[in-house]
This record gives sequence, C-alpha cells and structure tokens, in this order.
Amino acid sequence: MTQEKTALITGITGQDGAYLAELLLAKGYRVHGIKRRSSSFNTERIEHLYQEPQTEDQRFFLHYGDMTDATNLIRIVQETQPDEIYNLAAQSHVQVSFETAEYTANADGLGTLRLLEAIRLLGLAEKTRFYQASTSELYGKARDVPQDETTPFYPRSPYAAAKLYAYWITVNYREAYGIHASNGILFNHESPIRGETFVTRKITRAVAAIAHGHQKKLFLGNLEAQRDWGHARDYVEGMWRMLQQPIAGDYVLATGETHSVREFVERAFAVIGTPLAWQGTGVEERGVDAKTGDVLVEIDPRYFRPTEVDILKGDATKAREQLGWKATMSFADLVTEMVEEDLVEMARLQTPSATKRPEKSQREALHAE
Ligand code: NDP
Ligand code: GDR
Repeated sequence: MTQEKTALITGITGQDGAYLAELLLAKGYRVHGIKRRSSSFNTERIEHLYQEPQTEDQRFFLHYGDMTDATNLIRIVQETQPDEIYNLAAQSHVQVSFETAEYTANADGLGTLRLLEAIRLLGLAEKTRFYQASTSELYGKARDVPQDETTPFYPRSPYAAAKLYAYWITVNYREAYGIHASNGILFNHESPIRGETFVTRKITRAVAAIAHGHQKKLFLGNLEAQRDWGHARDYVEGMWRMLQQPIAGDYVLATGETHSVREFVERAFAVIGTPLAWQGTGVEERGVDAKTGDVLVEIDPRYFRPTEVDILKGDATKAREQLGWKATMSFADLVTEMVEEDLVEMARLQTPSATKRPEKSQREALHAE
C-alpha cells in the first residue's frame, strides 16, 4: 500500500472513473470525485464505493460540479488540495460531438484549461500532478500504422479537435509552469460497464437481448472501422503509473492489435452459439443466423459519421519500457466477458423483483446511438 494521498477524479461516474476510483481506494488514497447534477441517477457505476457521511475513516467523497464551471472547479481543487488530479470528464461520444460541437469544445477542451488554471492560480503547481485523458482519436486520419507518441495528429471530429486542444494545453502547462502534467493517449478500452451507446457495449447488450428473446435485430453503421480494443481495468492502472513517474510525459496505452466492428459482432454472436453469415453489400448488407437464416444485423446509415476514423492500432512500447505497463486481456476474452455479463444482467432484469428494469433497458436499446 502507498502512503495516503488525495486524488481528485473528474468524470468519476463514467466507465474509467469507476475503475480508477476502485484502484485508488485499494491503494489507500482518499478519493474525491466530481459528479454532475442529473435528474436521474448517474452514480450506478460507483454505488458500491459510496460511504455514509457518518462513516469513520471516510475516504470517498463526491462533489457536484461541471467542467464548464470554472469557479466551481477552482473551489473544489482548493478544498480538496489533491496530490493527483485525473481529468476524465468529457462529452466522450464521437458521433454526438458532431451535433454538440461547441459544448464538446467547452467541456473537453476549455474544461481541461480550467483545471490547469486552478492548479496554477491556487499555487499548487509543485504539489499537484495532473493526468489528461487524451485519446487515439487524435490520430484520426494518420497514415502511419501503428500509431505511437511520435505519430502526427489529424483529428476527424469536433471531439478529437477539442481533445487536441486539451492535449497541447497540458503539454504547455507542463513546459510553462513546471506542472507534473501527463497525457495518456489511450486507445479504445471497454468493459461490462462501458457506456451503452459505444459500439462494443451496444453490440454485447443487443446479443444478450436477442439471446433472451427481447430484441430481434441490431442496427449498426460502419462495420469496416478497425479499433485497438483493450480492457478498461488495465488502462486505469496505466494512468496511475504515469503519475508515479519522477518526470511527467505522454504515453500511448494500447494492445497493439486491431479488429473490425464486423469481427466484434461475429465474435459476440459466437459467444451465444450463433454463427453469422453476411449477405448483400453496402447499406443492403445483412448479418443472418447461418443456421436459421433469421436476419440479426442490419445497416442503418444514421450511424455513419460525417468523417470516420478508419483504423487505429497503437504501439505502447514506451509505456511498456518506462511504466512497466502492458494490456493483459485478449480481444476474445474481452468480448466474452462483456457478452456474459450482459447475459447475466438481462436475466437479472427478468426476475419478478426487477420488473421495471427490462422496460428501461428496452427503451435504452431503442435509443442507442
Ligand atoms: P464516459 O463517457 O463513460 O464518462 C465520461 C464522464 O464525464 C462521466 O462521468 C460524465 O458524467 C462526465 N462528464 C461529461 N461531461 C461533463 C461535464 N461537462 N462536466 C463534468 N463531468 C462531465 O467516458 P470513459 O470513462 O469511457 O472515458 C473517460 C475519459 O477518457 C473521457 O475523457 C474520454 O473522452 C477519454 N477516453 C476514453 C477512451 C475509451 O475508450 N473509453 C479512450 C481514450 C480516451 P455523467 O455520468 O453525468 O454523464
Ligand atoms: P469511438 O467509439 O468513436 O472509437 O470512440 P465507438 O464505439 O462509438 O465507435 C467505434 C467505431 O464503431 C463504428 N460504429 C458504431 N459506433 C457506434 N457508437 N454505434 C454504432 O451503431 C456503430 N456502428 C459502427 C463507429 O463508426 C466507429 O468507427 C471511443 C470513445 O470512447 C472516445 O471517447 C475515445 O476517445 C475513443 O474511443 C478512443
């Protein structure tokens, strides 16, 4: 166990925030998280970490806040005096960023600046280490494959452009003010608690719903996109390792393998024993059950993006050599874990004591991005 440190996590209610909070609490940290006020529950992923305010030796705290609210962020940083800040909060959906470009720039780009300014203005430049959740989306249309820390960026969405600003302002505050500020350039990482509108979880939930007879078909966009998919639990370990280095830096975290959306779909259906066959081409293409001929997958052009990122494949040599980090979960195991967890969840929702939940999950499936 490390000595007791205080960490502040923005985006604690998200996939990575939940895994990171678990990791830091297990290491003996006091963990403060920023959550947004929401009209419905948004703390499902961290409910198991919640402690009653009366608990002795309280080590987990939540604060209301928003990346677009500078005075709120300054106050929280002042009150918590963190040794480490992990900036994970973001409007993180690439397709949604085309519709909410200005908000995405504000939350993801300027939000990062607000936190760095809070560190500087409060005189914490020497005390507080900073992690920025940078992304493989920065590479966008980069010609070089695999991508590493030296590959030029070419963002392909308002999300990636906002994250580009966040990347460089983090580098700038490191160089200008000596803040221990690092960028983790993380390739896609997934898990059973991945947001339901990202393609992996959308697929695994649909496969589980189809297996339970709650859904007939899955509608997807571009099946040819290739991604380097790892497991989120591995990646939050890498974030922590970056902030334990004597000198700050920028690191790629990736598995080094790439797979298409099509492969992900095929493997997910294989977990429930359904072999897929493909018929037709373009938007008319269909994925059918090779045994029964039932149509299980169709293309919906609404899910095509104005500009797409065709292939991401990372080279994490620097992280392996300097942080001793590597991805531990294979693609096949990742898909299997996600489908199996969604099958369990789907079965749980079917129990009489949880009658309301299937309605909710079906509603969400209908609105999945
Ligand atoms: P999620 O979408 O699961 O979580 C995003 C978090 O940010 C949620 O807690 C969300 O709150 C919060 N948030 C969104 N907007 C604001 C705002 N304006 N103010 C305060 N909080 C806000 O993302 P992940 O956990 O998957 O990713 C974590 C970070 O890493 C993100 O910055 C993402 O862009 C980046 N990233 C993710 C990768 C991945 O593959 N997962 C890869 C590379 C980078 P709420 O719950 O209320 O919505
Ligand atoms: P990505 O993740 O854009 O890589 O961003 P997402 O899962 O949304 O898309 C991956 C690829 O799948 C294609 N696709 C679909 N995507 C969605 N969401 N829904 C569909 O129906 C669908 N059909 C095909 C997409 O076109 C794309 O090519 C994620 C986020 O976590 C970012 O925050 C993070 O920075 C990057 O990963 C690394």
